[in-house]
Amino acid sequence: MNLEMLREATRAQMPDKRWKHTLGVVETAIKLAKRYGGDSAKSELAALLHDYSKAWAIDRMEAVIRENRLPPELLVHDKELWHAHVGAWAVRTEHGIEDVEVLDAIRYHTSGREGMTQLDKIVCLADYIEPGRDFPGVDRLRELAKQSLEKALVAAFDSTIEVLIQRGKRIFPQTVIARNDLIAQLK
Ligand code: DGI
Ligand code: FE
Ligand code: FE
Ligand code: FE
Repeated sequence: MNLEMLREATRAQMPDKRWKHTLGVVETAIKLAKRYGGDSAKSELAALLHDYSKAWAIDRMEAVIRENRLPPELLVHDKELWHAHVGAWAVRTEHGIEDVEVLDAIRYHTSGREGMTQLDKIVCLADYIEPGRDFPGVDRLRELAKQSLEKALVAAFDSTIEVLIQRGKRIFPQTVIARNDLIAQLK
């Protein structure tokens, strides 16, 4: 297993648009790692693999969750949450990725979690602010990302939670817990 093979395997899972996003997340994660003294190699690997299962069919993701005892509560929340857990499972089983820090950064890149590691934060934030993103408020997140990983992530989760509320959708409790915990870390 080497990075070039993983690159090709990852690219093969997704349409070109998602691959372009992935490359943006890789570039941004490496920059954040350099700025905040994080592990550049792990940031690159986790960013490369973070959306590995994003384009998988819903039925395939559901089967992986059920058959491998991934958190069953995922099934009652937005399907957008599934690819993160399924992706961590997939890169471990298909490519032998065993680094728990890298697997966790993939697993929690969408929802966040209590006690996010620096690597979790880097990958999650890079996913929000990579150069291809253009949702309302993304430039403010890019500015905050220069000041503090935690401040930027609180603002990022706030924007996601606001959108979920506007659309009348359920909020995955772990996202609220992640946000509250990041605020506590600012104090
Ligand atoms: O996979 P990406 O599109 O690159 O980004 P992502 O993995 O951060 O997925 C974000 C999507 O997940 C976004 O459209 C919002 C949706 N989502 C649905 N429910 C929740 C949620 N995101 C979070 N953080 N928490 C939720 O409860
Ligand atoms: Fe290998
Ligand atoms: Fe994702
Ligand atoms: Fe992504």
